[in-house]
Formats: sequence, C-alpha cells, structure tokens
Amino acid sequence: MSEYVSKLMAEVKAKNPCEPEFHQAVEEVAESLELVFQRHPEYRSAKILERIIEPERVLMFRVPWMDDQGEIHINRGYRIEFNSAIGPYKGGLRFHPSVNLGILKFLGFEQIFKNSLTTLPMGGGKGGSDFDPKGKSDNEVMRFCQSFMTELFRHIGPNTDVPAGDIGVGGREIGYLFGQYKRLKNEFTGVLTGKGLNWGGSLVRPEATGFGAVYFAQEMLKTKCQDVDGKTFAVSGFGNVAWGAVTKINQLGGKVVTLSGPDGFIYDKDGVSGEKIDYMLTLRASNKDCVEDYAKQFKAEFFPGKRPWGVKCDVAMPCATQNELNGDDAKELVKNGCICVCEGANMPTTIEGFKVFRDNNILFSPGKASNAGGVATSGLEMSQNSMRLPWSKEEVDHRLHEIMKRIHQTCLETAERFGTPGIYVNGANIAGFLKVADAMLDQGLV
Ligand code: NDP
Ligand code: 2IT
Repeated sequence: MSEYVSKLMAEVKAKNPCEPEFHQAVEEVAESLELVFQRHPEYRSAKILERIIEPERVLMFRVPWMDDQGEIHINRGYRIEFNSAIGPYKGGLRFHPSVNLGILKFLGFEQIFKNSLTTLPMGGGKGGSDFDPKGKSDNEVMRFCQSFMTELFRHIGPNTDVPAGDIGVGGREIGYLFGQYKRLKNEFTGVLTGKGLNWGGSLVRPEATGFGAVYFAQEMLKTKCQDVDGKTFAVSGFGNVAWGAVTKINQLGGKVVTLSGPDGFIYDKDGVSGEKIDYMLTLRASNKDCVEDYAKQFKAEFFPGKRPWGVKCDVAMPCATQNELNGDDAKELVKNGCICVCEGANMPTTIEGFKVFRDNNILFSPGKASNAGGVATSGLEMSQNSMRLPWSKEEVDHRLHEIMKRIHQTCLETAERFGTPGIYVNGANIAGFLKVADAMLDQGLV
C-alpha cells in the first residue's frame, strides 16, 4: 500500500470507526485511483476523493410498527444521500437484520461509481433498515413499509432521491412504499423504481441485474474467444439477482449447477433450468431464507453450512451478499479450472480473493461494473416515467444489453489506458471516478 493510501485509510478508519465494509470499499477504490493521481495531481490537490468519501447527507430515523399480535417493534431506518454530482441520488433499500450504517455506507459509496458507469445521469445513494422480513406476514411487512415511508417521504422525490430494491426489498415492498408515498404527497411520480407494471414500472427491471451480469460475463469471455454456450456456472444466492442470472445463462446455453442460501448450497448436476428456475421465485417469496427445500423438491444434493466455491465450474457468479468469497475460496476456484468470476452481488469477493484472481489471470469483474444493469434499468424506468410512455420488452432489453457492452468496453479501455490491461477493477473504479470528479470540479467547492 502506498504512503498516500495508507494515510488516507488511517484517516477514514479514525473518522468512521466500526465500519469495516466501508473501509474495504474505500481502500479498493483508493488503490485504483493512485494510477490517476500520478498523472493528474489536480484531482488530488482538489481533494476530490476525500470529498467523495464523506456522504453529502446521512439520514437515520425511528421506524415503529406493530406485529399481528399487537406487539410494538422499533427498527432503525437509514438513507445515505452520498453524491449528487451527476444526478439525483439513486440506489436501493436493503431490509436485512445485518444492516447498519457501515454496510449502507459501503453500498452507497460503491453506487456512486456504478451509477457513473451506466452512462445515465444518476448520483449515488443507499438506504434500508435492520428489519428482518424473515417469517413476517404480508400485513406486517406492509405496516413496516408504511412506517418507514412516513419518515422517508420528506427526504426523497423524483428529482432528489429515487430509491429502489435490494436484499429483502422486491416488488411487494416497493408497492407498499409507493402507496404510502402517494398518500402523503398526493402525487403520482417516479419516486421509486422497481414498480409494478400497471403503475409505472418498467418491463425487464426484475430480471435486469442478473441479465446484465450475464451480458457482462459474455463480453469478458469473448476477450478469450469463449462463450456462455456450453459453460458450467456456479451461482450463489437464490434471490432476485441469482434468478435473473440463472434465467439468462440458460437462454444462452450455459448450465447452472449451484445455488446457495444462508443455510448452505445445493448442487444440481442436471442444471437449474425450466420449472426449477420458477421455483426460485417460490423460495424467495417464502420468506424462509433457505435453499434446502430446492434439494428436497428436485432431488439435488444439499451441503449445509457450505458455500459453492469448491465445485468444478468454468464461471463463478456470486449473487448473494458481501464478502461471501474469500482468498481460500478463490484458490479453490482457480484450482478447479474456473476462468471467469463475474460479481452479481455488491462486493461479494474479499480483497484477498480479488488478488488471487488477479495473480492467476482470471477474468474478474467487480460488482459495480457487472451488476450495474439493475440500476441502469432503473434509470430507464425513470426515463419512461418522465416521458409517461412505456417501452417494449425488446426496447428495454436492447438498451440494457448495449449499456452492459459499453460498460465492459469502458472498463477494458480505461484499465489499459492506465497501464493495467485486463484489470477490470481498476477500469471500473477509474472510469466511474473521472466522470463524477470532473462534474464536482465544474460545480465548484461542493
Ligand atoms: P434478494 O433479497 O432477492 O436475495 C438475496 C440473496 O442473498 C438471498 O439468497 C439471501 O438469502 C442471500 N443473503 C442475504 N444476506 C445473506 C447473508 N448475510 N448470508 C448469506 N446469504 C445472504 O436480494 P438481491 O438478489 O436483490 O440481492 C443480492 C445481491 O445483489 C446483493 O449484494 C445486492 O446488493 C446486489 N444487487 C442487487 C440489485 C437489485 O436490483 N436487486 C442490483 C445490484 C446488486 P436470505 O434471504 O436467505 O438471507
Ligand atoms: O445495488 C444496486 O445497484 C441496487 N440494489 C439497485 C439500485 C437501483 O436503484 O435500482
């Protein structure tokens, strides 16, 4: 680590204690940006990175709600309005018991660079709550969402901050949140994305993150004259992103042999295809948070408490959560002949894991590039809302595909331009940064 990065990290850790995921995300970006600062000291002297690290605004609020038995619960709600240099704050809401300020700051920080890469005018934000949807009834989820929005509504708006889904927040939750926003504001606007198709949503948004990640993997494979067709994929997670990825891999002729949940992973030697893909939606909707039921339903093998990275595969797609693939997992994948790792989740690979892939010349894409299709399609939903005109499935999917190809090309070219050919992490961090940095310079001391 250079003197500049270690000094910066010491300051970040002192100022933001007990936020290890945020420190990790900042360190990865700072390491890449060294390459920029050597050539362009003006960014360093203007302290652009130091400014980006400090969120423009952090909201933290009480969310009281009542369960079906009449008992009162108090959760904590958050929205981090991180950076608005290139557009309104944009990013998902996560409902999971592990949510805290540090996790949402890491996600919001990543979102700034991701949104910049999409080519669309969106700033970075993230929010959520430590609410645990597991085992809750629809009515309990609705009451929670209504209470959450009763505070959040005053801080967001279609030109200010546009939240969407993330872990634990899908179409159902967006519906309840949107309904409450509309009651409070008496306005029908595109204030949230991931809406239902009958009330302002976009076709392909549910599939977009997974589809986009597979389009990105396809572009990476092309650089080695390879294709998705005929390849074996290890996928983790079983939620929205994993479902979209598995669907597209099947469409392109690949075979998915694993899925995972907090309870372990399943190995399906015949491949997750056809009705088994639909079953993933049942699992997600069951609020049980486990994949073992898949193994029982389709006679697949179940490995309790284990992650899927010891399985033989050509391509690995971590699609569950942060830090689910460490240095040892990475070595295991390399040993078993994996040639490409495409992140569907946000920061699923640890810094050690990334270094193993880099040192073994494995194609490796960071989530902020390869999972950007979700937020990019949210951007397309915003465009349709502004025009008050819906696009066809083909139109949205075509735009998504073109955006993913462009992000891939930008990462590749930028990595090359800054002297590290093939290192997508550097390409994504640098290209994402430059657009935001230049906008901040143009806008004065902001
Ligand atoms: P879902 O809630 O649909 O699914 C999340 C998946 O991750 C589930 O399989 C979930 O299992 C698992 N999971 C969550 N937390 C943990 C944990 N602590 N340990 C093990 N497994 C866990 O979320 P998404 O599919 O939307 O999100 C998955 C990832 O993709 C996240 O990193 C998210 O930030 C990222 N992402 C999502 C986008 C979107 O548009 N939805 C866009 C870009 C990135 P369980 O529910 O049982 O915990
Ligand atoms: O991490 C992400 O990019 C998301 N959860 C999607 C955000 C969005 O605004 O669609």
